[in-house]
Amino acid sequence: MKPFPRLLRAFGRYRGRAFLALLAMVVVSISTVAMLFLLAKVIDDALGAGAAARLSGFGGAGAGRATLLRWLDAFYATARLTAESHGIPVRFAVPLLLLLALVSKNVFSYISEFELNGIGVAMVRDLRREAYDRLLRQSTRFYSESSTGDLMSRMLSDVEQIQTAFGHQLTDLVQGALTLILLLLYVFSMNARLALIIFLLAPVILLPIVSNTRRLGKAATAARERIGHLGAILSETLRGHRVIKTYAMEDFEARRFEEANNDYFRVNRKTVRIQARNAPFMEILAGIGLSALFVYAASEIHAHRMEVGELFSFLAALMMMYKPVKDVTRINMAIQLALSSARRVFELVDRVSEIQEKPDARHLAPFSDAIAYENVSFRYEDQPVLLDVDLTIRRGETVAIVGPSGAGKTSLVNLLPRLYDATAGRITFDGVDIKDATLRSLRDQIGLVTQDTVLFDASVRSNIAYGQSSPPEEKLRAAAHAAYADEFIDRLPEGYDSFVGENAGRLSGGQKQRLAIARAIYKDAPILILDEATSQLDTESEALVARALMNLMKGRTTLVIAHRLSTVRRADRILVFDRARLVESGTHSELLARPGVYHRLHAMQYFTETEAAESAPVPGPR
Ligand code: DUT
Ligand code: MG
Repeated sequence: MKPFPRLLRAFGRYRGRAFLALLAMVVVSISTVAMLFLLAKVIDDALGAGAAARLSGFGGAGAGRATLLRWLDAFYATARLTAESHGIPVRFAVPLLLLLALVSKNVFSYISEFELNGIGVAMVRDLRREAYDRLLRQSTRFYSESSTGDLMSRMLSDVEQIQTAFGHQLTDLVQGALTLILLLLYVFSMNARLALIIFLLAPVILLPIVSNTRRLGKAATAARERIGHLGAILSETLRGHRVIKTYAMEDFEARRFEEANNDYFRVNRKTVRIQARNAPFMEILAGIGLSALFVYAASEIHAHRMEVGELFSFLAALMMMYKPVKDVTRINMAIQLALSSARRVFELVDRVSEIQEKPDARHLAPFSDAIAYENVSFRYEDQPVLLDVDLTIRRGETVAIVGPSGAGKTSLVNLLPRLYDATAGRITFDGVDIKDATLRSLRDQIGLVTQDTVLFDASVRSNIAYGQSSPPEEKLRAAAHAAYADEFIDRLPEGYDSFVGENAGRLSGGQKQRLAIARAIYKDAPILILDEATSQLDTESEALVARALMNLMKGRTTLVIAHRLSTVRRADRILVFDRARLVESGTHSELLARPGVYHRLHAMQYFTETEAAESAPVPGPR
């Protein structure tokens, strides 16, 4: 579906409010014209500037009067008679009526503005919720392929753009159009000849405005691009500040920023110039028009075809027409922008995750027997990452996965919680194809500590007990204790309530990893996946955590990707991967006994720690 009808449909959900807003706008337009009409009356009748304080409206040419003016006349006459019968003199009554019209215009413009903008805000809330829901359920592939900055701008500024168009701009557009129509009727019914002359001359004034607005729009688009570029440099600097320092690239980066900054400056100066010349130019043109109008009006007034108040009212109406006409280009631009934004947002909303739960997916019972990879192959793009992998992991087993970098270890374990789906073959969980199970019941049974630690900008407590609002204190501390995280947590200024900062910037690499391990321990899932979970720790804390992990692995089924010799040695079985294939499997001594990849890795000192480190004294029993 095209973005525009789709936005309209989203808008249609609020048609009750929209109708109310429309009614209010009609009242605003009528009040505006009434104000103009009464302005003439104040001058001619109340202030007595008119040739005579006649009851019947303008110029006395009663027969030729257009419908709109006849209605206004009738209304005015009634109001005046009523006032007089209550003893209120004209010089009070007419200004009072003018004030009434003014109040009515503003009260109803409040209602319409509030209702329509309210719809814009509500639409944006709906859309953002929908987009975020979709975003959450996207596959891992989607996240690794999309740019964070792009997704952020879709969720934030693109959605905002739609709000502006469907709130402010739409209000201005509809209100402007309604008022314009009534104002046209008004000026034509007042003095058709004069109105006609002016409208024939109007393009002379309007064309420069239109072209100016267009130029401004172009400059605004250019400015947005430039500021985007500036933002990109800035975010790179913030993320890469360490690299910049160690490579002494400050001057280089400063120059790069300077260039982008100057670019932005040039565009801005252009905008400023266009804007600055707008008002004086308009004023001169308007001045020429007004002078001509006064010359013509003077002769009309002398000939008693027009009155002073009428002239003023006419002028005021012309001025009021200026705004909606001027706004047309701006609104058009905003709507175009909103449509392109909507396209980007809908692209996100419509994106179907490649990891789908079947409609008849079944709930997996607690893990009891075995996980089996049957002829599993996998690729991200063209290059095969796993080829014909066949393996079975029994319940309670600890399986170590080793192999050179890029061999496919992380990819292998990612298939189990269905972060990705195998390209060929299948994975079974107690005999059930994991694609036939509900994602929830599968993922609930898996605890995962990833290669790069992910923590949320929240307290230590909510990072360990992720997703639980009031975790039991005892369980929390036990998890932290088992992960050897309690010592440093207790030393934090606010203990478990300390915030870890964005990307856990306030913690060391090893502390982050221990928190992530505590989170996995807390989850207490029967299957545990540890992807280089201790790579960031120094030898001593590594030994500590390794012990904690050993404890944790007892009674659980564990897949552990490791470089640590002690971890690998203690595993029940070692699976060796090389270039997408499972090449060897067996225990440490079995594998060492034959010349193969494992033997080679061992000889190349792929495994990080020596037996000595492992037997290093470990304080206190846990
Ligand atoms: N790969 C991709 N896209 C990804 C992730 C990885 O194309 O999103 C490639 C890179 C590599 C292969 O897949 O060539 C296997 O990657 P994996 O992360 O599984 O390798 P690893 O065995 O875990 O390597 P390391 O020990 O460096 O973690
Ligand atoms: Mg890996």
